[in-house]
Parts: sequence; structure tokens; C-alpha cells
Amino acid sequence: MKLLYTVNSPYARKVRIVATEKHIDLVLEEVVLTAPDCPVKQYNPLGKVPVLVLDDGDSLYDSRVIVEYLDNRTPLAHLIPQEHSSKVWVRRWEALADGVCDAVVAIVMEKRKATPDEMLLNKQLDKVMRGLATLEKDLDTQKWCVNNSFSLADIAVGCLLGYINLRFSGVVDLAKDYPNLQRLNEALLKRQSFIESMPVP
Ligand SMILES: N[C@@H](CCC(=O)N[C@@H](CS)C(=O)NCC(=O)O)C(=O)O
Repeated sequence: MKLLYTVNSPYARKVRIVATEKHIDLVLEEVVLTAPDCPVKQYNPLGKVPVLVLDDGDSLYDSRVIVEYLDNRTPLAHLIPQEHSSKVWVRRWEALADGVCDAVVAIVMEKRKATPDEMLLNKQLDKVMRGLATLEKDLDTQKWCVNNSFSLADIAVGCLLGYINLRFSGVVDLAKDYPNLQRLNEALLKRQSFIESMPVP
């Protein structure tokens, strides 16, 4: 199986971390989305990474589908709980973390324009702030996001926090304003899967 990815995509990082935690070997193929010969569109009509290309040539996207596929490849150490209610909560944490990522990505892209749209920036910033406040409050003093055990919820939040530290540290100070999320981030950064997939400034 081959993963098409970019180094700093938080969604692709989520997939890489899940693969490492599950001890699943993936061939990693780094792509440049703007390159004319970029293979991504051939496998994903949306033209987005990550894409998992299976051995038979079929492809899976987006990151939420890929992580579910990988989690079910091996029965050991499930990152998405089998029990229905816990599974729904893990996926809600993931949806919120990914949604905040979407808003940060939209802001970063808009700011690269010659004349950024202030209304769009404010709308996306509202989503970031409301999302982070909810994650901070819901985590509270727990070590992990759901059921006191490490899961996809922690991975998704960790990828968001890594992306914020990479692209948004001038706007959001995790250590100062989000102590619960900062504590989670510090715990995650001790794991090999997080260390080897660190975004590159
Ligand atoms: N919901 C998607 C989001 C993927 C996504 O937005 N990836 C970005 C890179 S961080 C991308 O490929 N952007 C290129 C584009 O939008 O054309 C997922 O979870 O995989």
C-alpha cells in the first residue's frame, strides 16, 4: 500500500501516525500538489492528500476513511473503539479536530493572497477559537480524550495542535491559553509515531 502525502498535511500525518501505531508498513510517496505531474488527481478526484493507493490499484480517501481501513487491518490495539457509543465519541473528537484544521488551513491560504478577505478570515478564526475552547473544556483534566485510553481522538487532536504550532503560533499560544491541550500535546510528543511525523517548519 502506498500513501500519497505532503509532509505538513495534518490529515496525512493522522494517517501516518495510525499506520505506525498499528505497525502497518506503508510506502510513503511525498507529492507536490502544485506540480503538473502530481499523481493525486489520478487517484482522488478531489485532488487532496492523503490518498491511500491499495495493492490492486484502487484508492481510498479521505483521512477518515483511510484511518478506519487501517484500524481494521489488524485486530490488535484498536484506535477506534469497537463499542458503538465510544466509537461515536472518538469520531466526534476527530470531526472537531479536523474541522478546526480546515479553518486554520483556510486562513493560511487566504493570508497568502495579495488582498485577503477579512470577513472570511474572521469567520474561520471564530471556528478555530470556538473549536479550541470546546476541545480544552471537554478534555478537562483527563489524560486522554475518550475513556481514559489512547485513541484516534488523541491522534486527531495532536495533529491539529502540531499544525497550530507550525502555522498559527503567532495567533494561538497553546501553553498560555490552553493548558489542558498543551498537556495532551506534551504526552503525545513522547510517542515515536508523533516524533517521526513532526511537521517541518
Ligand atoms: N477532509 C480531508 C482534507 C484533506 C485536505 O484538505 N488536504 C489538503 C492538504 S492539508 C489538500 O490536499 N489540499 C489541496 C486542495 O485542496 O486542493 C481529509 O481528511 O483527508
